[in-house]
Amino acid sequence: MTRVFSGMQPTGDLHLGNHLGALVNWVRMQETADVTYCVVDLHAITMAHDPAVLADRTVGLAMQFVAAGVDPDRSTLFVQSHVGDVHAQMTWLFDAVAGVGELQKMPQFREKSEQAAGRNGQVTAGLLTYPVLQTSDILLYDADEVPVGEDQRHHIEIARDIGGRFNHRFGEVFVLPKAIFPEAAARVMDLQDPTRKMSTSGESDKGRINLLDDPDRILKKVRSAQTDSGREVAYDRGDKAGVSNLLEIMAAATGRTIDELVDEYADGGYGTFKAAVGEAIVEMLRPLQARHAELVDDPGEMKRLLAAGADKARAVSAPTLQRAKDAMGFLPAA
Ligand code: AQP
Repeated sequence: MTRVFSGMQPTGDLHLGNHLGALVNWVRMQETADVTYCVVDLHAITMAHDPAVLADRTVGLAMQFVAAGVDPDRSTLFVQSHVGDVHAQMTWLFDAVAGVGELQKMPQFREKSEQAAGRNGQVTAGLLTYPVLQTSDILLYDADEVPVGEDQRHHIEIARDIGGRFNHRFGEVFVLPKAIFPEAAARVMDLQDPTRKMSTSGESDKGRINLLDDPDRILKKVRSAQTDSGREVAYDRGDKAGVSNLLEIMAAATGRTIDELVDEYADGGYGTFKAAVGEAIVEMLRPLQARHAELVDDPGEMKRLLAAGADKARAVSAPTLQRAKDAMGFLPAA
């Protein structure tokens, strides 16, 4: 059976990019594959974070996964730091295989170091070695496939490079995974600046549709999305980045093709089109929001599910770590 692994950071509430780029595939893949999904809280401390909210955000993120359709009975759903000894030790072993040069070249390292420097913050070693921890997350679970958004392409490539190098030097220990991207909306762009991806750490909330935004707020954000000065609804990522982003979002939300949407809305003007996009998003998120309202009343139950998930995760990842240590020649504990 195909094995799947993916994770998200508890850096804030989920947004439409997380949902369409990854979460929709997470839910679909649990029908046919052996899936493991993780709240990657160890990743969330690489940029300055607030200790007072980390734990609540961790439980809150798991609730949003379940609200979106991740089924804890059919998947392994856990918090990374609950199996942190295994993930951190694996990361150290991979640190001995990864090259500083390849880590420095990662686009996200460059962007985040600039952001940290701009805020007079420190560029931490964790920011540099983040992809090594991510490599551990994925490879510990023998994942064949990793459902992620397009922005993660380089991270999955480096995981394959590091795992491949390990296998070459120490013997075949790791499965080398491939990234799975959605057909539409693999890179959802910021509504206010469609040249940048929609992101939790994006400056303006207006550019981001949060999965828990109420319907009025969603409609308003889409209405004020940046478009060009024309009025024809057409797909052109270069000249019509804002409209093209909305077309991709609507295609993903409704299951219709971009061509069909262009045929229907081409001549109606941006106002009509934006209203339809807003409604499509509201309808898509309605069941998720209803389910979330039920879950939020019982954080204790969520924590219980996560504890059970950590046991399941450890049962898979600890033996993989042991295989890696054996291959590297460590003396087994007596
Ligand atoms: N805009 C997006 N379009 C498509 N997929 C996206 N993902 C994130 N943004 C988009 C996918 O969501 C998963 C979780 O990614 P993350 O935890 O890195 O979320 P984020 O919103 O990107 O968070 P941050 O804190 O703003 O992080 P940075 O700035 O580091 O990306 C992944 O599968 C991702 O592809």
